[in-house]
Amino acid sequence: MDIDKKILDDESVEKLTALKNGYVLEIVEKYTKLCKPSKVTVITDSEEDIAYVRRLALKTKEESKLNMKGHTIHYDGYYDQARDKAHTRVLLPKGKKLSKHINTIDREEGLKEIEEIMDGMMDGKEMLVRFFCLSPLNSRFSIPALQITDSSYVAHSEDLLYRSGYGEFMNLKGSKNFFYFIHSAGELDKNGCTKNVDKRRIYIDLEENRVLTVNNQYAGNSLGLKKLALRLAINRSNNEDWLTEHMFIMGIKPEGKGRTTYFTGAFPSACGKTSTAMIPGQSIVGDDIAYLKIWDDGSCHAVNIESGIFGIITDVNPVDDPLIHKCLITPRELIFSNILINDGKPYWLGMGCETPDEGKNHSGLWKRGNKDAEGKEIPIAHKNARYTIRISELENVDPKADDVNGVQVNGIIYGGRDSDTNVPVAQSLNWSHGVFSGASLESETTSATLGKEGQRAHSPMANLDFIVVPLGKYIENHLKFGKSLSKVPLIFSTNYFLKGEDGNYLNDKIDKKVWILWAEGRVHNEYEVIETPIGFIPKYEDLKVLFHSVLGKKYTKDQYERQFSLRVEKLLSKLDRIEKIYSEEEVPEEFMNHFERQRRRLLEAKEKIGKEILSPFDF
Ligand code: SPV
Ligand code: MN
Repeated sequence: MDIDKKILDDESVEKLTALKNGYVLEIVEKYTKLCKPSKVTVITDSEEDIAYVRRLALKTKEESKLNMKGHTIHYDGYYDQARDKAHTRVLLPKGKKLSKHINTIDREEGLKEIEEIMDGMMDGKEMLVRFFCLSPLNSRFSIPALQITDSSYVAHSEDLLYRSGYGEFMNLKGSKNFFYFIHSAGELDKNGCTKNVDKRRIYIDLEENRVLTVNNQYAGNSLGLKKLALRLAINRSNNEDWLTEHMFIMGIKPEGKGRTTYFTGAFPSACGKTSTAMIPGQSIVGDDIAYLKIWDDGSCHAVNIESGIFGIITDVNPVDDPLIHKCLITPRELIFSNILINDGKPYWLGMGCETPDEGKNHSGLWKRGNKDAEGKEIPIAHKNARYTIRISELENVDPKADDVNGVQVNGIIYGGRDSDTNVPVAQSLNWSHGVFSGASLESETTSATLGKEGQRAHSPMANLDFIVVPLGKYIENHLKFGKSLSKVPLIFSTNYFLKGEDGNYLNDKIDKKVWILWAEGRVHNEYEVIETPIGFIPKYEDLKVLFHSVLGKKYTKDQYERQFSLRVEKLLSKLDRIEKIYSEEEVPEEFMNHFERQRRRLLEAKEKIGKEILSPFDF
């Protein structure tokens, strides 16, 4: 390789050449020459190499030790606290078209712009070269992934979140069949945070299966294997015959029945995805990203492509999230980000105890009452502050979490943050109607992306931010996937955020346990249903028993009626909104027909029953 020995030493050269992969060498050489780091270090799967990264994160001050053994704190800059959708763009080759919602930039222009930013960007810094595997090692799902970064925090957190894959690159036997990611945090300020966020760019190159990302540290922007690989995998799977989804995978275990039924669930960021996967008494396989494939026996199998959790810490307390909370207060390898540290101890929003009036947080040195440059009072921690842990650290980890065959999925849930339209849980009429329900998902925006919160936004399959193929192609792939299965999972919609007329939530957080146990029972034909224009809803008697046995709660007819009534006008306007979006896309007719059918069913029921709000007892 044509790189000075002072920059890339013999040991690192040996580790690279042992892979016998010319393409890997080419990439390392190209970006070393472009970014001009003062040192390049290659990290294998060895414990020694991984420990080097952990130590480096402390040395570069991107992380600092806390009192508890193994715990560290990392800060992203004050303006780098969430995914930056505006500066995340797909590089579009001339003549190619994508859906309107996809943020694109001309490929040549984008590459020129970002390569100019990258020129000399790692000056004085150490570039790390790491190898990972998306999915369990050596599985039908595995996609090797090469990460090059000058951020030791990125390289360290990926070690908690993904499976090491140097061995997987060996198995490639020289093939170019892997994803790669080049990241630079850019110039850092005195707090170890990216300085030039105005030059933050995240450019996705589908032509080369790579993502170039600069001037950021927040994981959703910086970590190649997280939302960046998600976009590349969506492109690949939609050109093949499988699905890449923004989904948890969990085992649902109804008490006394001795069985585990696996479900996946798609929820927009900060809408209850992790907390559903963590419902006490169940088991977790993954909380964010899943690959789904058609198995030899005609069933659907899914894997968690990750092996850790990058979870929202806000509201993690002993009552609402007992298992995660326990993890956060006991010794283990763990990275907190963007919370308050006082005297080596961590504090965050909604932690359920008194918090100090000063310390260090995402704004630097902080005192209660401090205001930011916009005059807004700075809270003790950012709402989107996070923790990073290995899933294997959790006591509810599912025994099949690393199974090369994944798990057989029998149910799929789509859930949004919807205060006024959808019922808390409903089963779709069939796969095609379920795809329609998932593709019609709307959710109010949250702090997981930069920009205004609480705005209703269309969020098909909770995946819109990451869909880089035409929307119609994505929908068609879902319809085809279901048709190729002989054991078809049931599809459910949930809404944990429905409010009554007084503006108060109609459910407690924990009620979701009843909805998922009801859905699990449906997979085993255990409950009768009421057929309504929007799908099948539970019967009052079944929910009453479940609320009592699962939560020890009394569930009244009145509560049921308020939660499960169909708000016809709201449902109709939602249909209009969504139909308008899809009418501007090339979507299969089978899908478009659902709008008219659902509208007709609603209007007929309204006519027959003679009310605006249809009680479940009317059906
Ligand atoms: C999400 O926002 O969907 C997350 C966090 O899971 S991040 O990966 O940072 O985007
Ligand atoms: Mn996510």
